[in-house]
Amino acid sequence: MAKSSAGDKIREMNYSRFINAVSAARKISPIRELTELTLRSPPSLISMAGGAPNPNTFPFKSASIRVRDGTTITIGEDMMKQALQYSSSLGIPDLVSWLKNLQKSLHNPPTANYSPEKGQMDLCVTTGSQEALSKVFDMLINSGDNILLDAPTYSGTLATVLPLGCNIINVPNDRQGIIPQALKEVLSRWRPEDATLPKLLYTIPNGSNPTGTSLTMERKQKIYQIARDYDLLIIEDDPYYFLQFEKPWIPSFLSLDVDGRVLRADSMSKIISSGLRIGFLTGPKPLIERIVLHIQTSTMHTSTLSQVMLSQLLHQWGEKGFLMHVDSVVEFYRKQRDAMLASAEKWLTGLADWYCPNAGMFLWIKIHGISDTNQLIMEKAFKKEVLFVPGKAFNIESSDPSPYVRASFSIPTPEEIDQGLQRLASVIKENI
Ligand code: 09M
Repeated sequence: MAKSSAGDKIREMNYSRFINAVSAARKISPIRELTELTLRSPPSLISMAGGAPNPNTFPFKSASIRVRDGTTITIGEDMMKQALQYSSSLGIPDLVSWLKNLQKSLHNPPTANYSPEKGQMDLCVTTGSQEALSKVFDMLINSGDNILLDAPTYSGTLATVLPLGCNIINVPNDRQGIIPQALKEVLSRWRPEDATLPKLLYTIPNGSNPTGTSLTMERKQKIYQIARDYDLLIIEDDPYYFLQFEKPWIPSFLSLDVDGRVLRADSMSKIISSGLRIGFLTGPKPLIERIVLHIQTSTMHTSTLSQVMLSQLLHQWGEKGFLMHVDSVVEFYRKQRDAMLASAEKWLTGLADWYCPNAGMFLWIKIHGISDTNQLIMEKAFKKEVLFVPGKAFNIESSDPSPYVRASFSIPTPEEIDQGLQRLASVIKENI
């Protein structure tokens, strides 16, 4: 075993153990190879190789976008031609390099300087973190595999993994997310060499959707050690990382990753725009390469215009400006969260339980005396003009009852939150 700069022993990763047959069979297409080559060539190259359309025929010419901070982003004629054209499957180079630097400065991944085959940190741009997650699961899961999830969990993840025919094993959790001891107990059903041993653990470490919980540093360290003992990959789905209400931010699994066993999905959706559809996936090069090959055959790449718009903004802001913007977004959500907590206290005391989320945009409310909230919300609350997501949407088994509801504090004003929870209280009182 080699040693990382931090002194920890590095476990040699055998990435082929994790990749399924479909992913292993993916090859670079000869046309994409030529396109990538052209993108790296000097302008003097006369290429008749590409199948790209001529951007001079495109109707859009240039753009000037006003930013809230008073500045402007200008996409001149040449840049607009690039923005409207096909681009690299892993992301436009300016954005990829900016995001790699961000990851290095936020997470200082131990893998940053490893050799490529040993799991060197790599990154690709994805169409939201949803694309990253669905491609990660498509790469890793075989029908019949056992996989570990901290449930209840994001319904988008369930919708992605359930059709793949895997067997989902729920890892017990509490207010601080996955309980390491419980994870150990679940895994102790297998011996490390068993073929049916789960290969991956999926978790939302900050402001989990729907529970609002965040894993502590101590738990992350213990979970990472268990992942090493059982040779698991950790899928760190962290779109609420930038919405942590307390500083310093809790270090990520990526920052602990001495082996190259973490695939981290980040998202710009909650802080820059959800409609631009930009996320980024960070992890060991041998796995990121597989994902990029899949992107080549599906979307080809995330919208170049979206990437150019974001890249221009990020280069204009620099990392400091970006983090200042993040701070302002956090302040907004903190006020919203506090408004929801105050209204919950006012209207729901004695009728429900909840706890204070320290990241994200959700309050997970357990309603007393009601075994399943589905009908209560979808029929009765809706009639009273208030809506939440019934807890069962986040259950692995969608027919299982859930006494919970997910309340989002992102869009309604504090006054609307107050009225909404008052309406919920009256619906509960009428039905218990
Ligand atoms: N509800 C999300 N969550 C959601 C939701 C959504 C329309 C999205 C976790 O934008 P992306 O692709 O980066 O986000 C995907 C994603 C990944 N992981 C834990 C998430 O919460 C987005 C979109 C309508 C409702 C939605 O309810 O929770």
